[in-house]
Order: sequence, then C-alpha cells, then structure tokens
Amino acid sequence: MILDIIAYPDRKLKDISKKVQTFSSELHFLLDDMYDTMLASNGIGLAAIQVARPIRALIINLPDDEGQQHKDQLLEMINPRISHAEGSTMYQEGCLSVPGFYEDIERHELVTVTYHDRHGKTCTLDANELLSVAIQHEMDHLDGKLFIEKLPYGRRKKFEKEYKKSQRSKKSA
Ligand code: Y12
Ligand code: CO
Repeated sequence: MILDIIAYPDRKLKDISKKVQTFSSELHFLLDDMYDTMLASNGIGLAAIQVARPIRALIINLPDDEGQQHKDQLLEMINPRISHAEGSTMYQEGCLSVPGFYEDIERHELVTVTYHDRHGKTCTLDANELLSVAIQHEMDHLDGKLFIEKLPYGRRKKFEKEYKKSQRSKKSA
C-alpha cells in the first residue's frame, strides 16, 4: 500500500521517534508499505516519521551503477545507533519530504551503525560513500531533523524563499 508522505514544513517531521519494542507483523506491514511508498516516489531512503509513524525505523535501497534498485539490496534498520564516525564528506542530498530541492550537505565520511532487522536480530554495518550519507540523513529524521537544518544561514534563507515560491505555484497550478 502506498502511504502519504508528509512534506516540509509539517511540524510532525520534528517529532522524536520512539524506539521499537516489538518486532511484530504490524512492523513488517509498515516496512512493506514504506518500501512501496519510497519506490513509487523514486526515493532511495525513507524514515517511518515521513509517513506519520513516529517509530525508529528506516529503509534504504541504493541504486546500482545503472541506476536500478534491487529489493534484495534493501536495508531495513530498526533502532539504529552510530557507534563510530570519522572523516567528513560533502554530498548533494534530497528528501522525499522536501520535494524538488537538493543541497550540498556535510556529513561524516564513514559510519559504523548497529541496528535490528525486522525480526529483532542485531546487525552491525560499516558504511561509506552514498550509503553512509543516506544512513545519516535517515537517522536525522528519527530525531526530528531535516537536511535543510544543516545549511548555513544564508543558504537556508534562500531555500525558504524558493520553497515557499514553489509551494505557491503548485497550489495555483
Ligand atoms: C543521499 C542523500 C539523501 C538520501 C535520502 C533519501 N532521499 C531520497 O530518496 C530523495 C528522493 C527524492 C525524489 C524526488 O522525486 C520525486 O518525488 C518523484 C524528489 O522530488 C523532485 O525531484 C521533484 C526529491 C527527492 C539518500 C542518499
Ligand atoms: Co529525508
């Protein structure tokens, strides 16, 4: 089932998501729906809060070199925690909750993340490049943060102006 994605500036995106306590079929249905929703919008990552479920769950499905996404490469992370981070890297990020806007954002270059899979199994992953950026972007959603909040003051102001303009022209179309 395709769910509605909450868009900025909806204040729900600021909610701090709660830890998942039970790895039930309800969680599995939500993860399945999040996958359908992400794919339907050409996304590569989605956090549960973006579909109005304030739980610490996220999914990531990076494309291969030909731009194709494969379900067997889908990462589902429940209650993720970064245990190690190093270096810094810049990447042009986008977000399904901020459609049409891409901004250069600085992140850690490498992260080690520990999380549970959908069955509650504990997993650890070392991530670099795009995967590292995607994990950090999605984990920020769990703490109510959006990538645009990392922009310097001037770029943030410019973004707010352009975003408001784009929302107005969407409404009048
Ligand atoms: C690197 C940086 C950020 C992430 C987080 C995941 N972000 C996305 O999946 C963003 C997807 C996205 C897709 C859009 O296209 C449509 O909605 C059809 C979009 O909107 C437009 O371009 C109009 C915005 C963002 C992972 C890795
Ligand atoms: Co996002």
